[in-house]
Amino acid sequence: MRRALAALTLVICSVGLVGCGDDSGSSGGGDGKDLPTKTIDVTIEGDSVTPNGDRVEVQVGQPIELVVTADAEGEIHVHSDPEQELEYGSGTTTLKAFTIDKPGIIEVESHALEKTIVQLEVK
Ligand SMILES: [Cu+2]
Repeated sequence: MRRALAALTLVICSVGLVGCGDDSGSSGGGDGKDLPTKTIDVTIEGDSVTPNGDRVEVQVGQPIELVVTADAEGEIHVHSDPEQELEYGSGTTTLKAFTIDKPGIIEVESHALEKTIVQLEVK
C-alpha cells in the first residue's frame, strides 16, 4: 500500500513538472526578450506531413525551431517577409531557429508536397 502511494506521488510530480514547462512557454512577458524557443516537431513521410495545417501560437520575436524528421531531403518555406527557405536532410534535422518580427499569420509549408505544415499565429 505504501509502495503504491509512493509510485502514484512520483507520477503526479513528473506530470506536474511537464505541465509547468509547457506553461512557461506560452505565458511569457511581452517585451520580446528572453522568450523560450518554440520547438515544432514535423514529420514528413512520403506525401503526408504532420502536423498538417495546425495553428501554432508564437510571440513576436520568439525563436521558432523546427525539428524535421523526414524520409527524404527537402525544403520548408516560411512565408514571412522576407520568405525563408529551410533545407532538411533525410532523417532528423534541427533547422536553424528563426523569429518573426511582426504579428500575423505566417504559413510554413512544403512546396514539394503542396501542403501547409503549420500556420504560425504571431502575437
Ligand atoms: Cu512557399
